[in-house]
Amino acid sequence: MAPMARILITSALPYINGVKHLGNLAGSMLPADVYARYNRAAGNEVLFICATDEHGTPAELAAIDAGQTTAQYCDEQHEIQKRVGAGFSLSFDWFGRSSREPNRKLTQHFCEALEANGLIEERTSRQVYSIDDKRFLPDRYVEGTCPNCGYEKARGDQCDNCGTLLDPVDLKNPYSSVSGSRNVEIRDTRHLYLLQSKLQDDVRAFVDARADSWPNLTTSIAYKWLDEGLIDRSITRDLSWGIPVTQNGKPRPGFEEKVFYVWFDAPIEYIGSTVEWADANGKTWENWWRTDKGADDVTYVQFMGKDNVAFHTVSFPVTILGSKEPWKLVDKLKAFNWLNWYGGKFSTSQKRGVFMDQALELLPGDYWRWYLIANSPESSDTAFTWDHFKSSINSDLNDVLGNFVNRVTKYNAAKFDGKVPDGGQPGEHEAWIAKELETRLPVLMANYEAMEFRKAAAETRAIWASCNKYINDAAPWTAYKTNVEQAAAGTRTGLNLAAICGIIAQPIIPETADKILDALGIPKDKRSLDIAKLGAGGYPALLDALPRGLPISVPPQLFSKIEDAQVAEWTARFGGGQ
Ligand code: B3M
Ligand code: ZN
Repeated sequence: MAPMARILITSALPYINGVKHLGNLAGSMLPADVYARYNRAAGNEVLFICATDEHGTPAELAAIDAGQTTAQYCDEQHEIQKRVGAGFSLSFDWFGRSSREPNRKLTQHFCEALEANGLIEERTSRQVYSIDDKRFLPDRYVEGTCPNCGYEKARGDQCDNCGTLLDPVDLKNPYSSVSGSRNVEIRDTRHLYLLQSKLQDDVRAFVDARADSWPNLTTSIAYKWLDEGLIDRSITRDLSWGIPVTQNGKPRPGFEEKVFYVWFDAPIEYIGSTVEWADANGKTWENWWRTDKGADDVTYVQFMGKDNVAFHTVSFPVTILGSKEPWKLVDKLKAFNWLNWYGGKFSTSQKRGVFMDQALELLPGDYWRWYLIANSPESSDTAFTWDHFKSSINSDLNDVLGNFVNRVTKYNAAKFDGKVPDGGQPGEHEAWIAKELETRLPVLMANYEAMEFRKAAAETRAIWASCNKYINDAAPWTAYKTNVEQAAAGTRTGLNLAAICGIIAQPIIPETADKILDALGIPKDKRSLDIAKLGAGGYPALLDALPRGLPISVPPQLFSKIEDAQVAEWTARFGGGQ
């Protein structure tokens, strides 16, 4: 038997400012969960970590909007995101918070280690300060007239009209987009700069060592940044909500009113959240993160949308490599393109598309999980449409999987007293489906190993469809009239296939898989997706694995079809099409 692998899985941390939309779910948390479930079912040791990313200006502004303190707002939103994640069966071992103590300590530690290695420098820069808002304005919250094209609503970081990258201090007639106030001035401010330029070669070597095993999307983004040359970046901000800046464990003089930049501390929370998990469960975290303390045999896999790749292939590695300490670095990095809402983007600020909490009001999590994985934006952007969603659910889940399991278990209840029938011999139809499994199951597992989720869903569906074909061809209901033994063999095979359908459904639609496997009386330790175990004894053995006489119940209705009227109602409620 292959030795059990140890796999650390992290999903990009959802930002705290409100429930995430389906595009966020599809681009990190969901595929990470499917991969975690696959690996657990395959017998590997998995630690699956996520957290809310809670610092930064958007959190402060969202709290102001909500009439709450930032701390209250984050407390509440964290609970909401946690609950919604559970509604989608996201099986995090821990869902932490970047605002908790472990991340604070680690973030301060990393900065001090970087400074000790000569990689931190204080520099003065000029920034827009809004007197009425009483805050320095992050680049994208300053607007004004573009010095290049004269567009009057250019954002401080970029002009949406002519595309020029801007420095907010160059805008003419700047104003705060937070309040609209023009009462702004440019002030000097001191910040800590991380000297990324000094680590250019180390980061390149790190990327080179992994490039072959990373998907194109990941490597192309990493090399684009490396080829443009790493620039020193400020890792502190003039804000009150965040992690305080320290020096030798004490508040850093001159930085009392400043905190770390949210993108500096957020990835460190992958470690921080693991510490939270360890503290809460009496476990150790070091053997997942410190290569000098047992983490050298860990495979670390990250999941994220493409906009986060640079931060994970370059910025976070700079932090880790620059510390010169033996921290675990990412091994595999799976990045996703966009799931679009019809022709355009999902948008949190414009409330465009369907958000996770709303989705659960319409249908159970498994429906969405199936659709989002079967149409995962892996090789290119994909578009959500209600019609596509409806046809995918109705055909894949209802007609193919639901129908098969329902037919076989109901027929068994009616004709064989609800017990796995004895008698009869396998024939040509059984030989055919055994061959199908022998061919397809290893392909399915290989797709999961390669993190090709769309292909894994397609292969899962293909196996379900083959089971349907089998039962149509074997037609125990026809055989029953002349040859009950043959009908028994067909029904028995059908029940065993229903078990396989449920076993392979576990990573993508776990609630449904449990309903099927519970009805079939499959013990938890017999639900393995380990190909060596599944195929042990040869594939024909898989068709006769359930003990004869085992009582089987008919599972509760697995799916209901989506009706045209629902699509019309949802289109009216959520837009769609425009
Ligand atoms: N919170 C994603 C975002 O808000 C960001 C991911 C952090 S991962 C360390 O775009
Ligand atoms: Zn412009």
